[in-house]
Amino acid sequence: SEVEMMTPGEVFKAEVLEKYPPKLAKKRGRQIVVNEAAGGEVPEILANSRTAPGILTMRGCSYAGCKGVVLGPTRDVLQITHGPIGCGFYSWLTRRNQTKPHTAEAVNFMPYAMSTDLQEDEIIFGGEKKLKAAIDEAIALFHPKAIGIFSTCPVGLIGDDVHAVAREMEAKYPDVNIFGFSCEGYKGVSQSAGHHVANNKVFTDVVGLDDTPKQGKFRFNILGEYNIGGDAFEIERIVGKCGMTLHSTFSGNSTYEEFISAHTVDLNTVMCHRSINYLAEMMEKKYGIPWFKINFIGADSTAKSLRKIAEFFGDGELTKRTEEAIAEEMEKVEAVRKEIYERCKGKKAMLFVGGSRAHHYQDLLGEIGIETIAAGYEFAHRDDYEGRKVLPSIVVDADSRNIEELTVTADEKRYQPRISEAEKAKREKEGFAFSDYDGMMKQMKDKTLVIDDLNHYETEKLIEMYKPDLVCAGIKEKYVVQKQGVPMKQLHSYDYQGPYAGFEGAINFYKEIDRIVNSNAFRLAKAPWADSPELSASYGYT
Ligand code: CFM
Ligand code: HCA
Repeated sequence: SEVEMMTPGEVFKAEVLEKYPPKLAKKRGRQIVVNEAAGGEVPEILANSRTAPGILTMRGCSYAGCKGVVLGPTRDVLQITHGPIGCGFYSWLTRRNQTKPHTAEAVNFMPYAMSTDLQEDEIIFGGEKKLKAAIDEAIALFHPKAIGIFSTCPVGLIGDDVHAVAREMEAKYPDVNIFGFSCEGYKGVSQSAGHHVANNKVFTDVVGLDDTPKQGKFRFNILGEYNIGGDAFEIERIVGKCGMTLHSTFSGNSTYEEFISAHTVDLNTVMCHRSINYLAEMMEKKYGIPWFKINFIGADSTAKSLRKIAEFFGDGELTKRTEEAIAEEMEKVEAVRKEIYERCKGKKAMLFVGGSRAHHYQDLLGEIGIETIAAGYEFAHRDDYEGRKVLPSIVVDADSRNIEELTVTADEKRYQPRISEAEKAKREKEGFAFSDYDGMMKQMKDKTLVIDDLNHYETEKLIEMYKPDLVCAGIKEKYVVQKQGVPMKQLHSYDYQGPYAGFEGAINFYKEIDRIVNSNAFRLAKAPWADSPELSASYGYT
């Protein structure tokens, strides 16, 4: 019959869509794709589009993307949430960004949750006065160099002008850089709009204020690494071992000083393209800094990324030192990997996470033989899936405008290109890929499922049909999955473990995944009386 001819992916899709009203079925039909990667050209997927009301989505809001994600790990920019207390409270350290102040005196505001705590009075009469008072208080108590103000939904609804307040308070306190973000939660369709708002403001108000470069050779930035579970610490260790100089990480374990001078480097590398590609593009346009993607998730990807950075600088000594570091680290990784590979090979995983990890972690799982049979992002755009440049269809407002509209005139260019157009073209011809858009679908096998903005109904369906050995997602999925008897690994918070980046991180991850996919606990998750109803009485259930 027709059903017998269908692949499991097609069966899943047909069964799920059948349950939806026709209009929604049509839309979800474009967001659930059975992959065809064999020919090199992957199918189109609908992404970055509004979630239908009533669906239990995995997504978050624009404020989360701006305040929680991009600026969150920044320890010495004092951050004030302008809004009712809930938004500030629920974004208080939940993302597990870590930071290590370089000295005992160095400031670290990250353990604080600062908010204007808007009340009914301000919602009716306006909250700007309270915001100004909060800034006065923050400066008197903490003497910060910089203050970021983050708008929550009601701020946009009542029309408070956080930018006007920032300008006024900056005039009052000329030594403090004060800037506001119009990242009201409802903007756009997900966290992604908030990333864009954050990038644009950091670019216009922070980067470029100080031309002092850090001492050291082979200087570069890492954009899109937020030091979850200490990932950035491990990356700093490796980069240092290779003899490269990491100027600044946006925004894990960095300082305001490193941000304002970040334009003095020779290269930007981009780890999470989704959340920070805008800053890379703008820095290239204004300061002539070339960029390319790297990935420190997975031992092989880490080695590959280090080699690419070394190749960019083209220095014999650097290449030698990098190769030595890789060889030394890989020996330790291999010793652990080999043994674990034997226990994990052939197992099947599903990954539904954010805007880059659902892709990056496929490499790491692959190193211990675990195959990805279904994956998707919460809020990535088509380029992250399809691996080709596609301009976002949704531009929320001036605060999230596209780089194409953000013009930088020739005389605004403060720096010559770090490598000339001709040199860049030559190197590209020789096979060095700048600004390439790899993308998850090209790497995934034919007939695997790629699903954008997965919801809870579809998660349960996937597990029922495929019975995977491992599901990777976030806290909202964790217990839904485990109650179905399937081990679940959080790839946002790492289930409070980590680091998982770099070589040491890969070893941590192999061990952890081995422990959970080979645990008997999940096979016992089913209640004994589910199969033997007569047992229910002995357990006290009648
Ligand atoms: Fe980038 Fe991130 Fe991610 Fe992201 Fe996030 Fe995150 Fe994520 Mo949670 S910046 S897109 S908005 S890699 S917070 S550190 S884990 S959803 S996949
Ligand atoms: C966010 C942050 C989050 C949430 C994690 C989760 C994170 O999107 O606002 O849902 O488990 O990584 O902390 O993605």
